[in-house]
Amino acid sequence: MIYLSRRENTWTRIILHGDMDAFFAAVEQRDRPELKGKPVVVGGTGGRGVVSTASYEARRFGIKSAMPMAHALRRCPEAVVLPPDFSRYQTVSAEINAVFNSYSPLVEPLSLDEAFIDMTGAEKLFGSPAEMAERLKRDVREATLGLTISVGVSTTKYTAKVASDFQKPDGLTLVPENAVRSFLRPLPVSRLWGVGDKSRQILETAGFRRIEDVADSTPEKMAQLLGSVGVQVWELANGIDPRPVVPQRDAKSIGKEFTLETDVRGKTAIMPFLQTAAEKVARSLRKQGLEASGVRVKLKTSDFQLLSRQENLRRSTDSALPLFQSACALLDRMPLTFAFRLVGLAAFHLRPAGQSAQGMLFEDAAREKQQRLDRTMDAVREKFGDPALQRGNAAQIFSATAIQKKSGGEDQ
Ligand code: TTP
Ligand code: MG
Repeated sequence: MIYLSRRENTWTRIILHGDMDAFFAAVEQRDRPELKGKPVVVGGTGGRGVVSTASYEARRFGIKSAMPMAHALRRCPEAVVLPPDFSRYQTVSAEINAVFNSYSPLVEPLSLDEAFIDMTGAEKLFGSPAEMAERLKRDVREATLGLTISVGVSTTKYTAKVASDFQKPDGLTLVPENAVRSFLRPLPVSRLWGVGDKSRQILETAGFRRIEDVADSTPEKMAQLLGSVGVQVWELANGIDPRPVVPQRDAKSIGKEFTLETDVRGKTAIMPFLQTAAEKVARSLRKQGLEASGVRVKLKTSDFQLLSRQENLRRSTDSALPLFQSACALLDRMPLTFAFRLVGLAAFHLRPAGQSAQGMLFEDAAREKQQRLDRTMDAVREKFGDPALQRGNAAQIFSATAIQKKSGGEDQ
């Protein structure tokens, strides 16, 4: 861990960038302990396959992402080559995103394994910027059962990202405002966003090799060399990057529907499906670090008529019980004389969990307890399967969970 400045610093913004180390390969090494410490290469195993990523042990042989697999194996014939297993990487990605979302409502994921987190103003809750980063590393390691993340902290997105890469793996690099320019100056110009191979060649031919060469030049000169990106390149070289962290709220609702083999009639027959759906939806919410404050019940009659009712909860939740209670209340407002072939529950008005944490600190111990219980149940289900599916009329169930990306109210 390095601190580029130990002086007391003011932080106009606190932006963290987290990026998992050798992500796909690290997941493989975690799940197959016999691979720990070995060169592991994940990627296409066919004749023209390319490397997705390599463990740090394999990188010592010069193996890199996007390299042809055959080339990689020439460099290290004893490397263990594995095909990618995206669904497992997506599960881990959801776990790390749940951690990120518990730190700030402003989380901008860039890929499965990295995100920006804007923590400006959160010192009272999370401590100093260095403490935030240390805590994030610890929480990610716990949530993923041992995987490491490298974290950069700075006052801009650009410097935070460069910082997270500075001391990989398991790095923590803090670049306060007064250290930004000196941190960037010695780096090669290829580290500037917007400088690809072509621009790098142009810059190097003109004598600009390091970021300091660009920083000490002028925006006009850079525009002359690089065209429209030139001014931005000059700004980045000087640590100027006002871009905000833009949260990605793509899932508008999370739902679970059961299409039934035999139609059901009446509230008592429908309720077990809503209960199972509430448990599934709540678990999805928790996995993604989200809470919902809207609940919708959807029923489809045997002649394919859709009925739906929805309501807003008084407080947002990621627990099954309030979702189920609301669904039961909604059911009482629906005409239940028909035979139904589909029962569904969706949670909407999603937002990152814990946003209202300040207001909740001293209240509602019962809710906290329920949340702990839910999390324990999640862990049990992950390990032993889903007891909820063994309940009620489960034998009839044959449809699956849906995460709906359309805006709310799609099934009105
Ligand atoms: P990266 O974060 O770029 O790489 P990494 O996590 O493997 O290693 P590190 O961050 O420690 O340098 O990408 C994340 C994952 O995305 C990576 O594990 C595999 C995948 N990926 C590809 O499939 N192809 C690629 O060309 C790159 C760069 C990544
Ligand atoms: Mg990574």
